Amino acid sequence: MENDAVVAANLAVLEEKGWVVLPGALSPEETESCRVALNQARANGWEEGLNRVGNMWFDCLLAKMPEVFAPLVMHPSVKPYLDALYGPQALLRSLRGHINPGPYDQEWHLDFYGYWQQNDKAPYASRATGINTTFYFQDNGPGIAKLTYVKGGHRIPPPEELTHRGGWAVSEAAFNAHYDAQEHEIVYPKAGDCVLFFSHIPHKGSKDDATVERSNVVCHYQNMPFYEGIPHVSRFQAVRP
Ligand SMILES: O=C(O)CCC(=O)C(=O)O
Repeated sequence: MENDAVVAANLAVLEEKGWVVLPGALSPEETESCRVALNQARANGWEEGLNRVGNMWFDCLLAKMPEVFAPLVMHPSVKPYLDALYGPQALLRSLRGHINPGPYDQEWHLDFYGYWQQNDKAPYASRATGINTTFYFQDNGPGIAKLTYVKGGHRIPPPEELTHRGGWAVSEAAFNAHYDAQEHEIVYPKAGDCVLFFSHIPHKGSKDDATVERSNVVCHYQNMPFYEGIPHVSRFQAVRP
């Protein structure tokens, strides 16, 4: 568990850059157990798909291998940050595993595309934010693989002409051309590191060496104003009007 001064310093980095690396977030044993289990999930044919940029994804890991992957949710290495950012409103939105089996060069993307398009006309709606905590299971490095951010991209909305009203990119090619031309920050997470970042910062993963093994698991969190446990006279019944 990090001490308060380290958490405060890392949160300042998050505010400034939009991302922060938490080195050694997982023990070597946890890292290896996640790596092996993710490969087993692939061997079992549990992947949802392999997209054209080389990303294979798994949305079933919490349900099928909870003993391995549930500990990543609110893991002690990230909990102090989620507590500090969201208090009791932190809600896991999704847990997704990735394997990059061959060549991999992701498109520039935001995970939370709708961040900039919220609540223009709803004065009592709270703003949603998303946080990614991505755990890496192999070493990235120059000539191997990397994660790249648009410098300061968490503060600047994508140009209006490149997005639909809801925030989705109008054209992947135009989005890529725009963000290729911006200033970048490259991160080389090592096995066991976690990168914690705002889900609306433009980012992309890529491999320089197509032959290396590379995988990760991302937990997406969001804030939930009416979180479980909030004092209220009525019981939550999950019915939308
Ligand atoms: O490192 C990567 O491959 C990209 C990770 C990513 O896109 C994410 O965690 O949302």
